[in-house]
Amino acid sequence: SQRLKGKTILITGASSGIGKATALEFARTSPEDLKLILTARRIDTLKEIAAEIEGFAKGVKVLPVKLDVSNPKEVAGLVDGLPAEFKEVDVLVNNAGLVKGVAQAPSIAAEDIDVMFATNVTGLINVTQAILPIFKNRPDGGRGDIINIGSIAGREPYQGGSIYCATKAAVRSFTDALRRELIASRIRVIEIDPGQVETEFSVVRFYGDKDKAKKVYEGVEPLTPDDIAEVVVFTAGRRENVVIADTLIFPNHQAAATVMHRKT
Ligand code: NDP
Ligand code: 8X3
Repeated sequence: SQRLKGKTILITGASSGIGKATALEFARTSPEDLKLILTARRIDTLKEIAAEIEGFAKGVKVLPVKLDVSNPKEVAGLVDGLPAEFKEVDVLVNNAGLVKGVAQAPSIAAEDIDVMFATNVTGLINVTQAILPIFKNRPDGGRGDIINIGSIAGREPYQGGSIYCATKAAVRSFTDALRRELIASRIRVIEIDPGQVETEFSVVRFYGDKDKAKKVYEGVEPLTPDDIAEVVVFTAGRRENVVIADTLIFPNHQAAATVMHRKT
């Protein structure tokens, strides 16, 4: 959209899946004059994505930044570390997130509980607090977009997902409170909740076991990361008075977190 022209967009978790697809989609949609700050822990992967984008979208400037959102010190240094031409962030896409395991209480590993909350909840909140002062400094009480990637899991808890679901419910609650808190500004607070998307998500859930991850998608047709990326970019490209506040996206054969039609 022409409305995205000249914008600076920061994406967390841009090295894979939905975050990477979102970076590519912003560049495809607005190839003329856009600045993309791509963050994640895998900096080498981000550099490859930056080169790919700059290869097809000559007018897009890409800045890869190594950022572990679960590390409060790294997040605190994020804005100071940005070069001047990338400092005026307009759109924040809080996408970094993960699930570890399918264990049920009382057998959930303490480390998994910690990493899920530190990444999906505290990480998202800390990044938001780091960027929000930039937004609030603008006229009319502030402008800018905060787009949080939640999940169907935040609306509907399921067995074996208690911690992950709790983290996404926390994202939902934080997002809704923030939208209320910022009501006197022009800042848009947005949540996009995917259903099943095939990414590295399940590989991470099963601690790198690709066979187990593959089984999750057997007999179903999951969404692709591009499907979500299109919604993120569409949402960001609306007229400033239009807030697509809350979106739930399923693949055709999914109707709830665990209601899926499987072909056998
Ligand atoms: P992927 O595993 O493919 O991507 C996750 C991204 O998050 C990676 O880029 C990873 O980068 C990043 N990440 C993980 N931990 C951290 C961290 N501590 N600091 C910074 N970045 C981190 O999964 P998806 O693309 O599927 O996941 C993206 C978001 O979408 C998540 O919030 C997930 O919960 C949500 N979601 C996914 C669904 C699905 O079915 N796939 C459905 C609903 C929501 P790196 O490892 O380089 O740090
Ligand atoms: C990921 C969707 O339902 O597989 O957020 O946990 S689910």
